[in-house]
Amino acid sequence: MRFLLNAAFAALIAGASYAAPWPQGKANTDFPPAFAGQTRAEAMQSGVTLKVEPVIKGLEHPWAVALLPDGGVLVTERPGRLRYYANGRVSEVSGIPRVDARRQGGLLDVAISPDFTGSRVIFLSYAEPREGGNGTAVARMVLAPDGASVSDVEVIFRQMPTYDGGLHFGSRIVPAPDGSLFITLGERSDVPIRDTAQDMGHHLGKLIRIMPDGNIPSDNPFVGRDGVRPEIYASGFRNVQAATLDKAGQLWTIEHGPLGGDELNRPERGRNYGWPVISYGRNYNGSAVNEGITAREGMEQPVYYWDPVIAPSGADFYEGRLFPGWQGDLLIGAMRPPGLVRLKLDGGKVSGEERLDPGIGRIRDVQVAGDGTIWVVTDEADGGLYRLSPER
Ligand SMILES: [Ca+2]
Repeated sequence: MRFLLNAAFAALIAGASYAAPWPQGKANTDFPPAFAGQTRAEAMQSGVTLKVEPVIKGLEHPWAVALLPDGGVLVTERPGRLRYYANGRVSEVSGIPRVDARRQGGLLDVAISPDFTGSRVIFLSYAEPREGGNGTAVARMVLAPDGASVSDVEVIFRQMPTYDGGLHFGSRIVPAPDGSLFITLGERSDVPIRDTAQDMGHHLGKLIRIMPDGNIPSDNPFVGRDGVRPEIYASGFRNVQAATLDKAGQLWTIEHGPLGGDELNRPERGRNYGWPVISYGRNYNGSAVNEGITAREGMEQPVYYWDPVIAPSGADFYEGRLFPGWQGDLLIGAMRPPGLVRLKLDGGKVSGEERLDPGIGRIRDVQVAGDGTIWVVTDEADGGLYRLSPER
Protein backbone atom coordinates (compact mmCIF):
# COMPACT_ATOMS: atom_id res chain seq x y z
CA MET A 1 0.00 0.00 0.00
CA ARG A 2 2.77 2.36 0.94
CA PHE A 3 4.47 1.64 -2.39
CA LEU A 4 1.22 2.32 -4.26
CA LEU A 5 0.68 5.64 -2.47
CA ASN A 6 4.20 6.71 -3.23
CA ALA A 7 3.83 5.74 -6.86
CA ALA A 8 0.58 7.70 -7.12
CA PHE A 9 2.18 10.74 -5.49
CA ALA A 10 5.18 10.53 -7.82
CA ALA A 11 2.85 10.33 -10.83
CA LEU A 12 0.96 13.43 -9.65
CA ILE A 13 4.19 15.37 -9.35
CA ALA A 14 5.26 14.26 -12.80
CA GLY A 15 1.84 15.21 -14.19
CA ALA A 16 1.53 11.69 -15.64
CA SER A 17 -1.25 9.22 -15.13
CA TYR A 18 -0.84 6.72 -12.33
CA ALA A 19 0.36 3.42 -13.77
CA ALA A 20 -2.17 0.87 -12.54
CA PRO A 21 -4.28 -1.81 -14.18
CA TRP A 22 -7.77 -0.88 -15.28
CA PRO A 23 -10.14 -1.34 -12.32
CA GLN A 24 -11.81 -4.37 -13.82
CA GLY A 25 -13.36 -5.81 -10.69
CA LYS A 26 -12.59 -8.95 -8.77
CA ALA A 27 -10.90 -11.75 -10.68
CA ASN A 28 -12.62 -15.14 -10.83
CA THR A 29 -9.40 -17.12 -10.77
CA ASP A 30 -5.93 -16.71 -9.32
CA PHE A 31 -3.95 -18.36 -12.12
CA PRO A 32 -0.59 -16.68 -12.56
CA PRO A 33 -0.16 -15.20 -16.06
CA ALA A 34 2.52 -16.78 -18.28
CA PHE A 35 4.29 -13.43 -18.76
CA ALA A 36 4.07 -9.84 -17.54
CA GLY A 37 1.29 -7.92 -19.26
CA GLN A 38 -0.74 -10.98 -20.28
CA THR A 39 -3.70 -9.64 -18.28
CA ARG A 40 -4.69 -6.40 -16.49
CA ALA A 41 -2.44 -4.12 -18.50
CA GLU A 42 -1.79 -0.59 -17.34
CA ALA A 43 -4.93 1.58 -17.52
CA MET A 44 -4.88 4.29 -20.18
CA GLN A 45 -7.13 7.32 -20.23
CA SER A 46 -7.13 9.33 -23.41
CA GLY A 47 -9.52 11.93 -21.97
CA VAL A 48 -11.59 11.76 -25.15
CA THR A 49 -15.33 12.39 -24.91
CA LEU A 50 -17.09 10.47 -27.63
CA LYS A 51 -19.64 12.20 -29.81
CA VAL A 52 -22.35 9.63 -30.59
CA GLU A 53 -24.43 10.05 -33.74
CA PRO A 54 -27.22 7.53 -34.46
CA VAL A 55 -27.23 6.51 -38.15
CA ILE A 56 -29.96 3.85 -38.07
CA LYS A 57 -32.23 3.24 -35.09
CA GLY A 58 -34.74 0.47 -34.44
CA LEU A 59 -32.53 -2.41 -35.56
CA GLU A 60 -33.32 -5.82 -34.06
CA HIS A 61 -30.15 -7.36 -32.61
CA PRO A 62 -27.73 -6.10 -35.28
CA TRP A 63 -24.60 -8.29 -35.39
CA ALA A 64 -22.23 -6.83 -37.99
CA VAL A 65 -21.54 -3.70 -40.02
CA ALA A 66 -19.58 -3.40 -43.28
CA LEU A 67 -18.63 -0.07 -44.84
CA LEU A 68 -18.76 -0.15 -48.64
CA PRO A 69 -16.19 1.77 -50.71
CA ASP A 70 -18.99 3.77 -52.37
CA GLY A 71 -20.19 5.14 -49.02
CA GLY A 72 -23.02 2.64 -48.57
CA VAL A 73 -23.32 0.56 -45.41
CA LEU A 74 -24.51 -3.01 -44.82
CA VAL A 75 -25.80 -4.17 -41.43
CA THR A 76 -26.93 -7.67 -40.47
CA GLU A 77 -29.78 -8.24 -38.02
CA ARG A 78 -29.53 -11.61 -36.31
CA PRO A 79 -33.19 -12.66 -36.91
CA GLY A 80 -32.31 -12.80 -40.62
CA ARG A 81 -32.37 -9.39 -42.26
CA LEU A 82 -29.62 -7.61 -44.19
CA ARG A 83 -30.01 -3.81 -44.24
CA TYR A 84 -28.57 -1.48 -46.85
CA TYR A 85 -28.02 2.17 -45.98
CA ALA A 86 -27.17 4.87 -48.52
CA ASN A 87 -27.92 8.56 -48.93
CA GLY A 88 -29.75 8.73 -45.61
CA ARG A 89 -32.15 5.89 -46.45
CA VAL A 90 -32.27 2.35 -45.09
CA SER A 91 -33.80 -0.62 -46.90
CA GLU A 92 -33.92 -4.40 -46.64
CA VAL A 93 -31.87 -6.52 -49.06
CA SER A 94 -33.85 -9.44 -50.53
CA GLY A 95 -32.55 -12.84 -51.60
CA ILE A 96 -30.26 -13.74 -48.69
CA PRO A 97 -30.12 -17.31 -47.33
CA ARG A 98 -32.58 -18.59 -44.72
CA VAL A 99 -31.16 -18.70 -41.18
CA ASP A 100 -31.80 -20.53 -37.89
CA ALA A 101 -32.27 -17.59 -35.54
CA ARG A 102 -32.71 -19.42 -32.25
CA ARG A 103 -30.60 -18.32 -29.24
CA GLN A 104 -27.18 -17.10 -30.51
CA GLY A 105 -27.87 -18.24 -34.07
CA GLY A 106 -29.13 -16.30 -37.06
CA LEU A 107 -27.62 -13.96 -39.62
CA LEU A 108 -24.16 -13.09 -38.30
CA ASP A 109 -21.24 -11.50 -40.14
CA VAL A 110 -21.07 -9.53 -43.39
CA ALA A 111 -17.78 -8.87 -45.20
CA ILE A 112 -17.07 -7.20 -48.51
CA SER A 113 -14.73 -8.59 -51.12
CA PRO A 114 -11.53 -6.56 -51.66
CA ASP A 115 -12.58 -6.31 -55.35
CA PHE A 116 -16.11 -5.13 -54.43
CA THR A 117 -15.96 -1.98 -56.59
CA GLY A 118 -15.81 -4.14 -59.70
CA SER A 119 -17.46 -7.38 -58.56
CA ARG A 120 -20.01 -6.22 -55.92
CA VAL A 121 -19.27 -9.50 -54.12
CA ILE A 122 -20.14 -9.78 -50.43
CA PHE A 123 -19.97 -12.66 -47.93
CA LEU A 124 -22.45 -13.56 -45.19
CA SER A 125 -22.04 -15.99 -42.29
CA TYR A 126 -25.05 -17.47 -40.56
CA ALA A 127 -26.47 -20.37 -38.61
CA GLU A 128 -27.77 -22.58 -41.40
CA PRO A 129 -30.91 -24.62 -40.64
CA ARG A 130 -30.22 -28.27 -41.47
CA GLU A 131 -31.68 -31.73 -41.11
CA GLY A 132 -30.77 -32.71 -37.54
CA GLY A 133 -29.88 -29.23 -36.28
CA ASN A 134 -27.80 -26.39 -37.71
CA GLY A 135 -24.27 -25.28 -38.45
CA THR A 136 -22.30 -22.19 -39.35
CA ALA A 137 -22.23 -21.53 -43.10
CA VAL A 138 -20.70 -18.84 -45.29
CA ALA A 139 -22.21 -17.75 -48.60
CA ARG A 140 -20.86 -15.54 -51.36
CA MET A 141 -23.27 -13.35 -53.36
CA VAL A 142 -23.47 -10.28 -55.57
CA LEU A 143 -25.12 -7.10 -54.25
CA ALA A 144 -27.27 -5.31 -56.83
CA PRO A 145 -26.15 -1.75 -57.73
CA ASP A 146 -29.19 -0.27 -55.91
CA GLY A 147 -28.63 -2.49 -52.84
CA ALA A 148 -32.18 -3.87 -53.07
CA SER A 149 -31.23 -7.52 -53.58
CA VAL A 150 -28.47 -10.10 -53.89
CA SER A 151 -27.99 -12.63 -56.68
CA ASP A 152 -25.68 -15.57 -57.51
CA VAL A 153 -25.88 -16.82 -53.91
CA GLU A 154 -23.45 -19.71 -53.40
CA VAL A 155 -22.63 -21.46 -50.13
CA ILE A 156 -18.81 -21.67 -50.01
CA PHE A 157 -18.40 -23.25 -46.57
CA ARG A 158 -20.42 -25.48 -44.23
CA GLN A 159 -19.11 -26.19 -40.74
CA MET A 160 -19.33 -29.91 -39.96
CA PRO A 161 -20.64 -31.78 -38.15
CA THR A 162 -24.22 -30.53 -37.98
CA TYR A 163 -25.25 -30.12 -34.34
CA ASP A 164 -28.59 -29.52 -32.64
CA GLY A 165 -27.80 -26.52 -30.42
CA GLY A 166 -28.13 -22.75 -30.17
CA LEU A 167 -24.72 -21.61 -28.94
CA HIS A 168 -21.21 -20.68 -30.21
CA PHE A 169 -21.46 -20.24 -33.97
CA GLY A 170 -18.40 -17.98 -34.43
CA SER A 171 -18.20 -16.46 -37.09
CA ARG A 172 -16.20 -13.53 -38.46
CA ILE A 173 -15.12 -13.48 -42.09
CA VAL A 174 -11.81 -11.72 -42.86
CA PRO A 175 -10.58 -11.33 -46.45
CA ALA A 176 -6.78 -11.67 -46.28
CA PRO A 177 -4.31 -9.70 -48.43
CA ASP A 178 -3.43 -12.86 -50.44
CA GLY A 179 -7.02 -13.29 -51.65
CA SER A 180 -8.02 -16.04 -49.21
CA LEU A 181 -10.69 -15.79 -46.52
CA PHE A 182 -10.27 -16.48 -42.82
CA ILE A 183 -13.42 -17.67 -41.03
CA THR A 184 -13.64 -18.11 -37.26
CA LEU A 185 -15.79 -20.90 -35.83
CA GLY A 186 -17.24 -21.78 -32.42
CA GLU A 187 -17.17 -25.17 -30.70
CA ARG A 188 -20.94 -25.31 -30.05
CA SER A 189 -20.43 -24.94 -26.29
CA ASP A 190 -22.02 -28.07 -24.83
CA VAL A 191 -20.02 -30.74 -23.03
CA PRO A 192 -18.84 -33.05 -24.59
CA ILE A 193 -19.18 -31.60 -28.15
CA ARG A 194 -16.89 -28.66 -27.21
CA ASP A 195 -13.98 -31.13 -26.82
CA THR A 196 -13.94 -31.45 -30.61
CA ALA A 197 -12.16 -28.06 -30.68
CA GLN A 198 -9.14 -30.39 -30.36
CA ASP A 199 -10.41 -32.91 -32.96
CA MET A 200 -8.81 -32.15 -36.32
CA GLY A 201 -11.47 -34.18 -38.12
CA HIS A 202 -14.07 -31.54 -37.14
CA HIS A 203 -14.49 -27.87 -37.97
CA LEU A 204 -15.72 -27.00 -34.48
CA GLY A 205 -13.52 -24.53 -32.57
CA LYS A 206 -11.25 -23.90 -35.55
CA LEU A 207 -9.96 -20.99 -37.58
CA ILE A 208 -10.29 -21.96 -41.21
CA ARG A 209 -8.91 -20.53 -44.45
CA ILE A 210 -10.58 -21.01 -47.84
CA MET A 211 -10.64 -19.28 -51.20
CA PRO A 212 -13.61 -17.00 -52.04
CA ASP A 213 -15.00 -19.70 -54.35
CA GLY A 214 -14.90 -22.29 -51.54
CA ASN A 215 -11.79 -24.08 -52.77
CA ILE A 216 -9.04 -24.95 -50.32
CA PRO A 217 -5.72 -23.11 -50.67
CA SER A 218 -3.01 -25.64 -51.54
CA ASP A 219 -0.69 -24.08 -48.94
CA ASN A 220 -3.05 -24.62 -45.98
CA PRO A 221 -1.08 -26.27 -43.16
CA PHE A 222 -2.91 -29.62 -43.10
CA VAL A 223 -3.63 -30.26 -46.79
CA GLY A 224 -3.19 -33.97 -47.56
CA ARG A 225 -3.00 -34.99 -43.88
CA ASP A 226 -5.13 -38.07 -43.10
CA GLY A 227 -8.09 -37.42 -40.82
CA VAL A 228 -7.60 -33.63 -40.81
CA ARG A 229 -10.07 -31.22 -42.38
CA PRO A 230 -8.01 -29.37 -45.01
CA GLU A 231 -9.76 -26.02 -44.35
CA ILE A 232 -8.18 -25.84 -40.87
CA TYR A 233 -5.59 -23.11 -40.37
CA ALA A 234 -5.38 -23.19 -36.53
CA SER A 235 -7.24 -25.07 -33.80
CA GLY A 236 -8.35 -25.02 -30.16
CA PHE A 237 -10.69 -21.98 -29.99
CA ARG A 238 -13.86 -21.57 -27.95
CA ASN A 239 -16.03 -18.97 -29.70
CA VAL A 240 -14.16 -16.39 -31.77
CA GLN A 241 -16.44 -13.48 -32.64
CA ALA A 242 -13.80 -10.86 -33.38
CA ALA A 243 -11.15 -11.11 -36.06
CA THR A 244 -9.28 -8.42 -37.95
CA LEU A 245 -5.99 -7.70 -39.70
CA ASP A 246 -3.35 -5.28 -38.49
CA LYS A 247 -1.57 -2.86 -40.82
CA ALA A 248 1.04 -5.53 -41.64
CA GLY A 249 -1.70 -7.98 -42.68
CA GLN A 250 -1.40 -10.19 -39.58
CA LEU A 251 -4.65 -11.71 -38.26
CA TRP A 252 -5.73 -11.17 -34.65
CA THR A 253 -8.70 -12.93 -33.03
CA ILE A 254 -10.63 -12.42 -29.81
CA GLU A 255 -12.75 -15.14 -28.28
CA HIS A 256 -15.45 -15.47 -25.67
CA GLY A 257 -13.87 -17.50 -22.89
CA PRO A 258 -15.43 -19.22 -19.93
CA LEU A 259 -15.79 -17.29 -16.63
CA GLY A 260 -12.64 -15.15 -16.52
CA GLY A 261 -11.03 -16.37 -19.73
CA ASP A 262 -11.76 -14.10 -22.73
CA GLU A 263 -8.66 -14.15 -24.96
CA LEU A 264 -6.78 -12.15 -27.56
CA ASN A 265 -4.71 -14.35 -29.91
CA ARG A 266 -2.54 -13.78 -32.95
CA PRO A 267 -3.08 -17.09 -34.72
CA GLU A 268 -0.18 -18.65 -36.61
CA ARG A 269 -0.63 -21.37 -39.21
CA GLY A 270 -1.01 -24.89 -37.89
CA ARG A 271 -0.88 -23.95 -34.19
CA ASN A 272 -3.16 -25.12 -31.38
CA TYR A 273 -4.65 -22.43 -29.10
CA GLY A 274 -5.57 -24.86 -26.37
CA TRP A 275 -9.32 -24.79 -25.70
CA PRO A 276 -10.70 -26.70 -23.79
CA VAL A 277 -7.48 -28.25 -22.47
CA ILE A 278 -5.93 -25.00 -21.21
CA SER A 279 -7.75 -21.84 -20.13
CA TYR A 280 -7.42 -18.91 -17.72
CA GLY A 281 -11.10 -19.18 -16.81
CA ARG A 282 -13.51 -21.54 -15.07
CA ASN A 283 -16.75 -23.05 -16.30
CA TYR A 284 -19.74 -20.77 -15.66
CA ASN A 285 -20.93 -23.18 -12.93
CA GLY A 286 -17.66 -22.42 -11.10
CA SER A 287 -16.01 -25.78 -11.76
CA ALA A 288 -12.58 -26.17 -13.35
CA VAL A 289 -12.25 -26.47 -17.13
CA ASN A 290 -10.98 -30.04 -17.54
CA GLU A 291 -7.82 -30.27 -15.39
CA GLY A 292 -7.82 -26.56 -14.52
CA ILE A 293 -4.50 -25.86 -16.21
CA THR A 294 -3.36 -22.78 -18.13
CA ALA A 295 -0.40 -24.12 -20.11
CA ARG A 296 0.69 -27.25 -21.91
CA GLU A 297 3.51 -28.13 -24.29
CA GLY A 298 2.37 -27.75 -27.89
CA MET A 299 -0.39 -25.27 -27.02
CA GLU A 300 -0.11 -21.52 -27.55
CA GLN A 301 -0.56 -18.89 -24.86
CA PRO A 302 -3.01 -16.05 -25.49
CA VAL A 303 -1.42 -12.65 -26.11
CA TYR A 304 -3.83 -11.27 -23.49
CA TYR A 305 -6.79 -12.42 -21.39
CA TRP A 306 -9.54 -10.73 -19.40
CA ASP A 307 -10.75 -11.75 -15.95
CA PRO A 308 -13.50 -10.70 -15.41
CA VAL A 309 -14.54 -11.12 -19.02
CA ILE A 310 -15.62 -8.29 -21.34
CA ALA A 311 -17.84 -10.44 -23.63
CA PRO A 312 -15.93 -9.37 -26.77
CA SER A 313 -17.73 -9.03 -30.10
CA GLY A 314 -16.18 -7.35 -33.17
CA ALA A 315 -12.87 -5.52 -33.46
CA ASP A 316 -10.88 -3.27 -35.77
CA PHE A 317 -7.50 -1.57 -35.68
CA TYR A 318 -7.67 2.21 -35.52
CA GLU A 319 -6.02 4.21 -38.26
CA GLY A 320 -7.33 7.70 -38.96
CA ARG A 321 -7.05 11.41 -38.36
CA LEU A 322 -9.76 11.91 -35.71
CA PHE A 323 -8.08 10.12 -32.80
CA PRO A 324 -4.37 10.94 -33.27
CA GLY A 325 -3.28 9.12 -30.10
CA TRP A 326 -4.91 5.87 -31.13
CA GLN A 327 -2.97 4.95 -34.31
CA GLY A 328 -2.54 1.17 -34.53
CA ASP A 329 -4.58 0.52 -31.38
CA LEU A 330 -7.05 -2.36 -31.33
CA LEU A 331 -10.67 -1.35 -30.67
CA ILE A 332 -12.87 -4.16 -29.40
CA GLY A 333 -16.63 -4.15 -28.94
CA ALA A 334 -17.69 -5.31 -25.48
CA MET A 335 -21.09 -6.46 -24.26
CA ARG A 336 -20.47 -6.92 -20.53
CA PRO A 337 -19.70 -4.36 -19.32
CA PRO A 338 -20.96 -2.65 -22.48
CA GLY A 339 -18.63 -0.35 -24.39
CA LEU A 340 -15.39 -0.19 -26.31
CA VAL A 341 -12.08 -1.59 -25.14
CA ARG A 342 -8.94 0.03 -26.58
CA LEU A 343 -5.69 -1.92 -26.43
CA LYS A 344 -2.27 -0.41 -27.09
CA LEU A 345 0.03 -3.02 -28.64
CA ASP A 346 3.77 -2.91 -28.36
CA GLY A 347 5.99 -5.58 -29.94
CA GLY A 348 3.15 -8.10 -30.10
CA LYS A 349 2.17 -7.57 -26.43
CA VAL A 350 -0.51 -5.44 -24.81
CA SER A 351 0.98 -2.41 -23.07
CA GLY A 352 -2.21 -0.57 -22.06
CA GLU A 353 -5.98 -0.84 -21.88
CA GLU A 354 -8.73 1.76 -21.88
CA ARG A 355 -12.47 1.29 -21.34
CA LEU A 356 -14.83 3.70 -23.06
CA ASP A 357 -18.61 3.62 -22.71
CA PRO A 358 -20.57 5.64 -25.27
CA GLY A 359 -23.74 4.77 -23.31
CA ILE A 360 -25.57 3.04 -26.15
CA GLY A 361 -25.65 -0.57 -24.93
CA ARG A 362 -23.92 -3.82 -25.91
CA ILE A 363 -21.50 -3.16 -28.78
CA ARG A 364 -21.55 -6.09 -31.23
CA ASP A 365 -19.28 -4.86 -34.03
CA VAL A 366 -16.74 -2.11 -34.69
CA GLN A 367 -15.50 -0.75 -38.03
CA VAL A 368 -13.16 2.17 -38.56
CA ALA A 369 -14.06 4.27 -41.62
CA GLY A 370 -11.60 5.94 -43.98
CA ASP A 371 -12.44 9.36 -42.51
CA GLY A 372 -11.41 8.19 -39.02
CA THR A 373 -14.93 7.86 -37.60
CA ILE A 374 -15.77 4.65 -35.70
CA TRP A 375 -18.97 2.79 -36.62
CA VAL A 376 -20.57 0.41 -34.16
CA VAL A 377 -23.78 -1.63 -33.91
CA THR A 378 -25.51 -2.36 -30.61
CA ASP A 379 -26.87 -5.84 -29.96
CA GLU A 380 -30.16 -4.88 -28.37
CA ALA A 381 -33.82 -5.62 -29.14
CA ASP A 382 -33.98 -1.92 -30.07
CA GLY A 383 -30.43 -1.64 -31.35
CA GLY A 384 -28.80 0.71 -33.81
CA LEU A 385 -25.91 1.73 -35.98
CA TYR A 386 -23.92 4.62 -34.52
CA ARG A 387 -21.02 6.77 -35.71
CA LEU A 388 -18.46 7.82 -33.08
CA SER A 389 -16.06 10.74 -33.28
CA PRO A 390 -14.33 12.96 -30.71
CA GLU A 391 -16.50 15.70 -29.18
CA ARG A 392 -15.00 19.08 -30.00
CA1 LIG B 1 -6.58 -20.36 -25.83
